[in-house]
Amino acid sequence: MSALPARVDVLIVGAGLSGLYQLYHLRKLGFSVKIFEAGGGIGGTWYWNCYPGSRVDTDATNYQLSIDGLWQNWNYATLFPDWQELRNYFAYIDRTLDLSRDISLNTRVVAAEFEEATDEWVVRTQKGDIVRCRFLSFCTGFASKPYTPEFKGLDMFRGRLHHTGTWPQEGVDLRSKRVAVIGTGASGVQVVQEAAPVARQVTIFQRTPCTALPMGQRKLDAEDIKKIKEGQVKAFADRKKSYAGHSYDFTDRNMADCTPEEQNKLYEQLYARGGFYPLFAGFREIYTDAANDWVYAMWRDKVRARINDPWLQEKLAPTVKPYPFGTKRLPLEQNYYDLFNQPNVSLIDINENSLTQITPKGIQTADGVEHEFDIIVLATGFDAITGSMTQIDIRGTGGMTIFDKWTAFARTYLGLMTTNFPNMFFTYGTQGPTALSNGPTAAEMQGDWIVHCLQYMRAHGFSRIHAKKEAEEAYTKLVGDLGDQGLWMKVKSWYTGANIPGKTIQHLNFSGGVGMYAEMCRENEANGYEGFELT
Ligand code: N01
Repeated sequence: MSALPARVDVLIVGAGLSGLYQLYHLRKLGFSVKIFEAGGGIGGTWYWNCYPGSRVDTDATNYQLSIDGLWQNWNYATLFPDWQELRNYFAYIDRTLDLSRDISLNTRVVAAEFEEATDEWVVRTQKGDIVRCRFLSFCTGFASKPYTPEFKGLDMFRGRLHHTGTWPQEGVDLRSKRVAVIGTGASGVQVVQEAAPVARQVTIFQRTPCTALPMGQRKLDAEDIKKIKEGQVKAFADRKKSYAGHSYDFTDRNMADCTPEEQNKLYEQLYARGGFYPLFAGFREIYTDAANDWVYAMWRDKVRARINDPWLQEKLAPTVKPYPFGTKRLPLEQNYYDLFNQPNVSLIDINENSLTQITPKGIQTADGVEHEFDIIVLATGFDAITGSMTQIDIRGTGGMTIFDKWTAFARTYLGLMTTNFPNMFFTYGTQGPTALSNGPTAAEMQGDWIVHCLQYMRAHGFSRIHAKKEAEEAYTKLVGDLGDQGLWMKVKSWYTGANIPGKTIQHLNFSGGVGMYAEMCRENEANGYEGFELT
């Protein structure tokens, strides 16, 4: 860990994949660069989300950086690595690229102010250190501000209560404990799968059923590794052209042109492959109403067949589609639905029987019952996408704060910069492909744009880049228009800010697909950064 410098060319906030990727490339080009990381280790999400079962929902081929000399010598042990394996991957990246010497851990950035006279940012850490930089790059991801609902009595509980996004690094032993899990998104599903086999009792508090797809998890053998290596270069190229940043994409066939037998056959094959294949390798039309109903019905019937109790069947996989399939980030599961057949696993539907308060002993529901627990897991998600940056006191030109600007209605240009905040970039965040893209793909695509832009500015003697207001308006409109073509507004989710009470509801992701986004970034670079003012 390095002492903090007084000034650098580029200060990166966050040591996840995006931050490490930019550090490596910018340093190679001779920029002075540092990463400030709030956590006690690198890895971003995989540092903070170390709860039991935390695991990436992207397969081994796709959850990798494409840097030469890196991917050739790294092999995951499982198709969907867990947080420990991912931490090993991060340690490997660090060793191989020699990154740690430019990373300050336990260094949380709390404020940043743009100084117009010098075209520099003045950045302040929680410990009070001040560092200046010409360029500031937020690699804070989309999920670095955990959301805890304002449950009455939250601080009364005498057992252990933890949010999945700030799980204790030393771990929490679930064995023989009475565990409550509030929330059934990707994090909740993963915790339940670890808790159910070892805990005395697991009670899941569900508000909305998730539509989890089978993960198809397995250990990778020598033959798998060989195949991955042989296909890796093509996979890296393909993922930048696909819809969701994976090495696979929607089929070219139209659902309407296929017989029901052909439709079934395709989806049975996609289910057998596991992971996001049924979502991103099937018919593009699943994002329109009729096809969406068909895909939901297939999913529902498969899930119901695994659950014994008819009441639970209806709660977990309702007869009537609760919201359009695939519009709320769906988790991948290994045995989530089967676990509900165990006597120690139960579900409380808080729409029927609401959670009235947390008590010293557990959780009280509207029927007056006090459910006693040793551990309460808050798998209640994040003030996602914008929250990662609005939680920091960032001040641009004219004293404007990012909090004020984005709280009203988030606007960006290309999901990379925002007007009034010169020389400030962000990745895997507001109006990028973000939630609809595989992480490493977004980290590289957006990271490349930033790296090339800084190179260009240096070559042309520019010290300031600023997104023009009209470019920002046009891009924000495009994000909205593309979003409106899909079904995302028909459900409440973090994709649109609807999971946070009072948050402005808007399309926060660029939903035109990674391929289209990559093309727009390439074009923008090729035409000398149209829409940006360079001085
Ligand atoms: O959070 P979520 P998450 N009372 O927002 C419920 C990524 N991730 O941490 O649906 C009761 O999805 C809420 O209910 P509802 C991934 O992209 C990745 O699980 O709003 N319940 C929901 O069930 C993911 O999408 C991996 O009605 C309340 C849950 O809490 C994102 O992180 C692993 C409530 C929140 O689900 C976030 O996932 C894990 C309340 N007041 C996560 N408020 C990978 O594998 C909220 N809920 C990469």
